[in-house]
Amino acid sequence: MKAVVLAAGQGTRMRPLSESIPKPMLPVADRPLAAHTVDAAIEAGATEVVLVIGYEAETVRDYFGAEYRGVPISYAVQEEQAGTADAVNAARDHLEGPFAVLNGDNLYDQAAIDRLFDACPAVCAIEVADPSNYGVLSTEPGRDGSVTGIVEKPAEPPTNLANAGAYAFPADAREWLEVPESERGEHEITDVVARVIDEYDVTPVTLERWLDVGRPWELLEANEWKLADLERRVDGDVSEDATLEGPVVVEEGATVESGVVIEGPALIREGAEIGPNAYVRGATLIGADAEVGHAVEVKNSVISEGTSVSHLSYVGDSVLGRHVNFGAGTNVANLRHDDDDIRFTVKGERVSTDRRKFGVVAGDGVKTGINTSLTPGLKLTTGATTMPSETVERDR
Ligand code: TTP
Repeated sequence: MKAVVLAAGQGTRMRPLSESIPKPMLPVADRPLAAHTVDAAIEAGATEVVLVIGYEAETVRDYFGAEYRGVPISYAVQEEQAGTADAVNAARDHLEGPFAVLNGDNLYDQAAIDRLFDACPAVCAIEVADPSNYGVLSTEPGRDGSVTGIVEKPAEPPTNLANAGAYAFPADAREWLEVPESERGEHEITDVVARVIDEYDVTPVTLERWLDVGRPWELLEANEWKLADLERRVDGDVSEDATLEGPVVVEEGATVESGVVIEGPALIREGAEIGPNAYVRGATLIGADAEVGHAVEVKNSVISEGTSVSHLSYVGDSVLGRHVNFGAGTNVANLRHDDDDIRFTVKGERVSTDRRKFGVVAGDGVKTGINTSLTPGLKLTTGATTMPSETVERDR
């Protein structure tokens, strides 16, 4: 079966991280987010993967090329982000026979994707306590639990099965991809599913674990998930008196100097330099060519490629983009005194992250002056700077 992976989105809720890199290419452990989706499809037996690309398309193409893990990759360009059905329709010419559709910004448990492919026509769902904010599956006991519909954000959810955006479609569905605009002005794949439900028995496949990575703290959660799967491996240059505890990977070409303590899960990518005397606590990703220097503590964070936190700093529960430079003594607060959940601005609105601990999100190229203090839930846009000794309480 071919698999269509949707990766054309702008990722507006992921800004500033998605400003110069498409969301599906943001780092999750040792590969881009969308590579985890493509891997899941390949593991489940996909014979070809069609990537639907649009926003910053070349970055996706450059990574996957024409063949990835021995499986042919082809590309369909979606010119305008007009909805998920429109995205699959862009891939129409690549399709024959049954096909799967997965979101390139979702993490799925592998066993469920295997079952999805086997159970075609099928839809993946996840059991949630409060489904009212999701597309919710209705199922009919009389049809052996087949899916009878998907309702968007229902006031009275018929089940607690939330649509997890992974589908296995019969060959006919290729002809049903042109659906009218929905109320929110998009051509939505759930309308294609509705047609499939009319014509076929559609099996609900329940996922044990699923993560829709839309906002910066979900990128952190994606890393927490995938870093926890790491097996200890030390290929880099590690000083004899450095201490590595638990699942720590030091890639070839990375350096861990004297006095460093790393508590896994942690991944130190090639070319990164840690220490001397740094403390890295899991779950943390230190990207390629990044630097974590003397007396710096990093905890539960993503430090992207080429970023430097060189002296006397604390970074907790944060995501730093590429080529960020934190001046000496820059400290991140990741907890409120009133213990309330940290809020963050998404598309101009303050929303709860549902996390007691969350630090800052810094876009590519951010530079902080020495002794900058950064408050919890702060967003620093691409290229933003701070003055020495500043306490930054508002996004910039
Ligand atoms: P969304 O998460 O709804 O969109 P997005 O990724 O652009 O993010 P944001 O809402 O923050 O702007 O999309 C779900 C998936 O479908 C995601 O993998 C992107 C993909 N997609 C397309 O490829 N084309 C489209 O037209 C739409 C709407 C989504």
